[in-house]
This record gives sequence, structure tokens and C-alpha cells, in this order.
Amino acid sequence: MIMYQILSAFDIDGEIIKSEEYGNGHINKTFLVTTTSEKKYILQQINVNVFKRPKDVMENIELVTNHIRNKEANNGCDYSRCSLEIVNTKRNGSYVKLRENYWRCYKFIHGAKTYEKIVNPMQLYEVGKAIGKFQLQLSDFPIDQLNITIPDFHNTPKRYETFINVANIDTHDRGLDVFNEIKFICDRQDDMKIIEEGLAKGTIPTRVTHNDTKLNNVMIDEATDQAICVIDLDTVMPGSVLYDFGDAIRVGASTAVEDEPDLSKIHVNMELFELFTRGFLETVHHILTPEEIKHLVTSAKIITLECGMRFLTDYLDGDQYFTTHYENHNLIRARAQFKFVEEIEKNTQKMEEIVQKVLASLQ
Ligand code: ADP
Ligand code: GN1
Ligand code: MG
Repeated sequence: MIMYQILSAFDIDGEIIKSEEYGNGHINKTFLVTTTSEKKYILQQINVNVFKRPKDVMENIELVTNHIRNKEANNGCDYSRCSLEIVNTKRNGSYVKLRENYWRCYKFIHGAKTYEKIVNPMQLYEVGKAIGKFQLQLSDFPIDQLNITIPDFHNTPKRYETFINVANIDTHDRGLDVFNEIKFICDRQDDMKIIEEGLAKGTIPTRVTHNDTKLNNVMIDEATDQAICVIDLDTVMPGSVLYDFGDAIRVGASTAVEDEPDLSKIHVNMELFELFTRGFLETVHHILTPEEIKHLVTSAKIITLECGMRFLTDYLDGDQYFTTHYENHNLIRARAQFKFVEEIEKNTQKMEEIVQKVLASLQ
């Protein structure tokens, strides 16, 4: 059987008891594998439609997780929980190719879980600290060693170009129904350039960044609610720390889930925004430049707009990129993002004041 064949390629302990689909990621196919040993494993089929070169992805993950572990070893961290841990194949590789599919295996991070929406506000303070810590852990990582796993991943102006092309071709005849959403995006075209222009000019530093810091990519301890580590390292690449701040706000500080169909439920939760900002800035304020600090709130708007635009692009393109669970799922997701953008626009000044208040308390 295929699952046995795949799992038997990896150096795992015990016999397989069961394998079940797991988590709510939009990209890879994830399975939780239970064995007769006390260890559990995460088995993933890497999405090659998204990651054209799985080898590059795995090279990055090996480098980054080793770097984090070496650093944390001196801080007495729990080896099995401070980062993802790749389970090698019996031939000492980090992944296996079987019938054109690529598979990898991680040790299951025990005693922790991910959330679609937080249940205790302090969790978001912890998530802010974890995302800041990830930045510090990799601040001395040799950036040139990283493979570019998805070119122009957060190049929002390029994403806009792609969106316009897809909307113009409209292969699935869906464009007429989303005129308002298309207009919403076009009206904000100028806002999209800020981070990319800053990176290009060098006014915003290029750093090693995670690039996918939504809430369900952070493991939270089940007993203490502390954030243990950031997972889903497929898109660790050179970028701006603003993407990591903004994307965490997009989901973490919302009053609703990412695909909430009832737009009246979607607002910025100011308490959560403050808690995340506090956790994050407490950890990294000393390394951030004034230009980065200036754009923190804007970054949440840009990345939410970008994400909504990507969902809408995929909707117009026939739902080929993101995993969807029902018809129109990408459209619902896109609309929810645009509502969150509007909410940020309404509350920009309040959010800026919170950033300044948190910074002042750290001087
Ligand atoms: P995707 O790229 O599809 O988002 P992820 O790598 O984020 O896939 O994994 C999907 C989910 O599986 C995560 O949100 C998390 O709940 C769970 N998960 C992934 N890796 C581990 C791990 N090593 N230990 C425990 N849970 C994990
Ligand atoms: C995807 O893999 P996952 O579900 O953590 C996507 C992110 C989006 C996010 C939106 C490689 O993240 O860029 O922001 O969905 N990952 C990739 O929920 O495209
Ligand atoms: Mg994920």
C-alpha cells in the first residue's frame, strides 16, 4: 500500500497504527501518523504545483532548523520543541520521491497545537514574541545560502500584475460577479508598492524572513499557552520583517476566522493588536529601523490586501493554488480579507497610537 511504501522510506520508530489527514494548511497535504512507539510523526506531501523545486525547499529547512537549534542549544531549550525536526529517510535524505510525488516527514511537536483563532488573548502576545524570536534567531543566518523557493512571493505589485492578467483572461467566466472586489483592489494599487520599493531602494532592510506567519503556523503549548516555535518553513527567504508582522496581524488580530462569510463579524481586535505588537516589539525593537517601525501598521494592510488579491486571483483562475473546501471558498476568503483591509483603514490612527505607546513603554 502506498502509505506503507512512503512511511517505510523514513527512519521512524515503531509500526504504523494509523495515518489521518491533519491540520488546516492550504498548500501541502499533511498526515498525522501514530505508531506503536510513543512518538508521532507529521508526514507531508509537498505541493509541487506551488514549490517547483522541493529539493530547494528541503535544503532551506535543513539549514534554518539547524541554525535555530545550534543557537537554542546554549539557551537550554527543549531540543524536540524549539524548531521543526526533519526525520531523515533510511538513505539519509530529507525527502523521498515516489511516483512523481515528494514526501517529507517531521517529528510531531508534542504538547502543543495550532489555532485558527486564539482562545486566550495572551496567546497572541506569545505569538508576537515567537515571531520576533524567529527574526532574532535568524538575524545572523548567511542569507545568500537560502534558495528562493517561490520567486517574488511577496512582491505585491507583481501579484497585482498577475491578478490583472488573470482577471482580463477570465477563463472561468467569474469576472462579472466580482466587479466590486476587482475595483476594491484597483483603488488601492498605489498602496501596494511601499514595502517592495523600500526593499529595492534599501530604505527597508532585506532580512531572513518566514513569509507565512499566520496563526496556524505557530505552535502553542497546550499547558502554558506559550508559543513554542514557528513552523511551516517552506517560504523562509530573503524579505522584509514587515511581511511577518503584517501577516500575523491579518489572522491573529482579527475578530473572525480567515474565511468568515459574515463580514459584519470581521473587525480589528485592538486588544489583540496591542498584545501582538507588544510581544513582537519587546523582542525586536532594538534591531528594527525607524523606517520599518513607521510601516508596521501599513504592512498589515498591504499583506492583507495581497492575500485577498491572491485568493481572488485563484478564484478567477479556477481554484488551482489554494486547497478549498467548498465552491466559492476562495471568494469568501478574499471578501473577508478586503473587509479586514477596510477595518485597518478605519482604525489606522488608533493602531499607530498603539505602536507608539508600546514603543514608549520600552524606552
Ligand atoms: P501547509 O504548508 O499546508 O500550511 P503546515 O506545514 O503548516 O502545512 O502544516 C499544517 C498543519 O499541521 C499545521 O498548521 C500544524 O497544525 C500541523 N503541523 C505541521 N507540522 C507539525 C509538527 N511538526 N508537529 C505538530 N503539528 C504540526
Ligand atoms: C498559505 O501554507 P499555509 O496554509 O500556511 C500560503 C500563504 C497564505 C496563506 C493564506 C506557500 O499558507 O502565503 O498567506 O495560505 N502559503 C503559500 O491563508 O502560498
Ligand atoms: Mg501552514
